[in-house]
Amino acid sequence: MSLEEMLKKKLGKEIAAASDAEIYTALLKITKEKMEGMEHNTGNRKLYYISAEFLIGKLLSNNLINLGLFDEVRDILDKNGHNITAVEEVEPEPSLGNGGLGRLAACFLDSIATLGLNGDGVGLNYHDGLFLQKFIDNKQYEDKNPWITDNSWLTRTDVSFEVPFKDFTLKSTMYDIDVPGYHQSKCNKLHLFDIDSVDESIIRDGINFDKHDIGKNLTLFLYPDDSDEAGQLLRIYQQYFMVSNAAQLIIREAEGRGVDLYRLHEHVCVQINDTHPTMVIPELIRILTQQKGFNMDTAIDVVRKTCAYTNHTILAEALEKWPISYLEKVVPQLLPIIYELDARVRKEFSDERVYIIDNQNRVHMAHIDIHFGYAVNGVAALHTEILKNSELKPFYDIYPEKFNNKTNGITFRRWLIHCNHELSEYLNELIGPEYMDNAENLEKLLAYKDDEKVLKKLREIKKDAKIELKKYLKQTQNIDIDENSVFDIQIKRLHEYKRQQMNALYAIYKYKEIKKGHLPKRPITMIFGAKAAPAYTIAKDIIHLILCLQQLVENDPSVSPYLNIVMVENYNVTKAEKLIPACDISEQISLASKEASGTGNMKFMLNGAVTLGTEDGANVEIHELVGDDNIYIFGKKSEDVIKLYETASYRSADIYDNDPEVEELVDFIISKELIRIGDPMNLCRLYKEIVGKDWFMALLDVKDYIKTKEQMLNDYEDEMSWSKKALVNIAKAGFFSSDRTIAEYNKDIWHL
Ligand code: RUG
Repeated sequence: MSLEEMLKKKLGKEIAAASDAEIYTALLKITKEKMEGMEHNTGNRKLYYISAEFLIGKLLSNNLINLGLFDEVRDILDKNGHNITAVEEVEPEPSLGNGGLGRLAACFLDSIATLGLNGDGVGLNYHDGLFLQKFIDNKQYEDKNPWITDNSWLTRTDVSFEVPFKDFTLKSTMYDIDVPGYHQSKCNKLHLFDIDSVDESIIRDGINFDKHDIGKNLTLFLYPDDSDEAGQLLRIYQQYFMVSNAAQLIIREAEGRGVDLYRLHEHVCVQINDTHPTMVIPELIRILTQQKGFNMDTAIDVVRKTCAYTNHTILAEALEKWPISYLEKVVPQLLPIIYELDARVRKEFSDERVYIIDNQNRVHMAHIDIHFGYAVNGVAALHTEILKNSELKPFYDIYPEKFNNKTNGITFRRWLIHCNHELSEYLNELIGPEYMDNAENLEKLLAYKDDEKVLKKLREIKKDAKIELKKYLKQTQNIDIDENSVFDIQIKRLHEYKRQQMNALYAIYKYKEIKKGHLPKRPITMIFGAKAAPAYTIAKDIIHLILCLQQLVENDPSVSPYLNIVMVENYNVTKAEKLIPACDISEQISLASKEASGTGNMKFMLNGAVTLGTEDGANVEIHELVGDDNIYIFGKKSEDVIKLYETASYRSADIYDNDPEVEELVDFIISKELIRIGDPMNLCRLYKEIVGKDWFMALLDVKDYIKTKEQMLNDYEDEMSWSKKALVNIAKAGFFSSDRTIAEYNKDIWHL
C-alpha cells in the first residue's frame, strides 16, 4: 500500500477533508507502526545512556526524515491542500530537559542509532517536564507543562520493577520511545520509567505541590524546586528510582542474553550523564552482592569496568553533594556500600580532597564516578584541560589514563535538514547530498567562498528565515520585528555565568547612544530566550531587567525604529528551530572557563551565523576551525579568570567606581526610566549584586564586549564579506556533528 493510501485508510476519510490534528495523529500512528516493526540494533556490548534529561523536542518530522519519508509526506500533504509545518504545530513538545545537557543526550541517541550501535537511553517520564514559562508584569511565572496526550510517541511496555525505598516500595512501569537512525533499517529505544500512581491533580497555582507525597509526585516535574529539604529529598527519590530501574533492566537484559554476570563489563557499558545517575554504581554493587552472590571485591571490580562518567560543568554548585542524613531517609540500603567505597578510597589515598564523604558528612557524587568508573570525560577541549589541570586535578594525578575529551556535537538531521530546509536543499544542489551522511563533506562549500552568486543566495536564504521568524513571533507573541534589521540572538538557560546581564548592559548602551542621536546604520533586533530556575532569584531579576528594557524601548518612538529587544516566552527546542536559522550574530559570551562546551554555538554556526564569543568551551574549537576572520572573540582568557578566582582579587566595585562609562550603564538599572516600568525591589537587588559582587565578572569584559559588537555591526554592512564569513562557518561546522562525537565515544570508551 502506498503511503498516501495508508494515510487515507488511517484517517477514514479523504486527506483534504481531514484537520491538521487528525493528520498529525494518523502520521504518528503510521510512523510508530513502522518503527515497531523494525529490529533493535544488536552487538556484543550494549550501551545504557542514563540521563535525568532527554530534551528530544517534537518527533514527527525528525522520525520522518530518519525513515526517509519526509519528502513524500510533505508532497502528499501539499497535494491535498495541507502544509507539514501546520501539522507539526499540533504536536506538543515534551519538555524532558532543561538545556544543553538534555539536548545533547537527545542528539546522542539520534547518532547512536544512525551509526547502527546497540545503545538505549534510560530516564524518567516526567508528566509536566520542566515548567512552562509565562511573562506577567515583566516577570517570569512558572506553570505546569503537560505533554502526554492519548496519542503520543510513548508505548507502555509490560516491563516493571519494584524499587525499594526506606519506608515503602514503588512499582515502576517502563514506557518506550523508538529511536530510528538516519536511513537505517534497525532502531534503538529511549526507556522512560514512571509510576502508575502519579497524580497531576495535586499541582496547585503554578507548579506548587505537596513534596512529601512521593507516590503521587515522583514523576511530575523535572528538577522540582530543591531550595528546601523536602525538595532535595524528592530529587534523591527521583534519582534512585531512575537508577534502580536502570540497574534492574541491565541485569535482566544481560541475563536474558545469557551473559555471565561476572563478565558483565564485556557485554554492558553504562554512561553516567552528569552526576544525577551516579547512584547506579552503588545500586549495581548492591544487586550483585545481595542478590547475585558476588563478594564485594568482585562486584566493585565488575561495576568499575562497566561504568563511565561525563562531566558537564566546573561550577561547584552544580556538582552534586548529598548529605548522608538525606540518603539515610530515602535509600538507607545504599549507605553501607557508599561507606565501603569511601573506606577503600581513604585506605588508598591520603589527600582528603578525593574522599567520597567529606568532613561535613556529604557524599560527593562525582567522586564516586571517578573512583569507581573506568572513564571520565569533559565535553570540549578547553573544559577537559581545566578538569585535568585545576577542577579535578587531584583525581587526574591519580588516574591520568581515565581522563579523555569528547567535544560535544549536534545532530545535523534536526539542526540543519529539518530546521532549515531551504539551506540544506541549496547545499544539496551546490555540493551534493554526501554531507548528510558524512558532515565533513560540508567543507566542499569552501570552493564557493568567493562566488558572489552563492554568497548572495546565502544572504537570501537568511532573509527568508528571518521573515519566517517574524511571522512566527507575530503569531505566537504578537511581536513585530523587522527582517531588514540585524538579528542578534542569545538563547540558552538563564545563568549569571552565561552573562545575559552583560548583553542587557549592551542594550542599555545602545539605548543611550540612540537617545544621544548616534543612530546605528541599520536597526538591531536583540533576541533573548531563557528560563530561570524557579528558586534562582538573581536569574529572575535579569529576566525582569530584559523585559523592562523591552517595554522601555518599545514605547519610545525615538528609539524603537533603531532598536528592538525581544524576550521569547517559554524558550524551547521548537522555538530554537525557528530562531537559529534566522540569526546573524550568535551570542556565546560566558565568562571564560565557565561554559563547559555549549552546543547552541554549533547550531548557529551550522546555520550561517557568526559567533560573538569569549574563548570558552567549544568556542575555542570554533575559533580554531574558522580562523580569526570569521569569528569575533573578546574578553579575558580562561587562565586569567582562573587566576582571579584563585587570588580572590576581582572587585567589580573597583571597575564601577573608576570607570564612568561602566558606572553610567550599571546605574541605568535603577534609573527613573526603568523603576517607573519595573519592580524597584528586583532592579535594586540586581544592581547591588553587580556592583557588590558580580561573581561572573560581567563588568570585567563589558567594554571589550561592546567594542567588539560595534565592530561586528559595522562589518555586517559589507554584505559580501559578511556572507563569506557565514559560508566559512557553515563549511567548517562538520566537525561538530554528533556522529563524529559518538564515533569517538565508541572508539575510546564504549567499544560496542
Ligand atoms: O552548561 C553545559 C554546557 O556547556 C554543555 O554544552 C552541555 C552539554 O555538555 O551541558 C551543560 N550543562 C551542564 N547542563 N547542566 C550542567 C550542569 O549539570
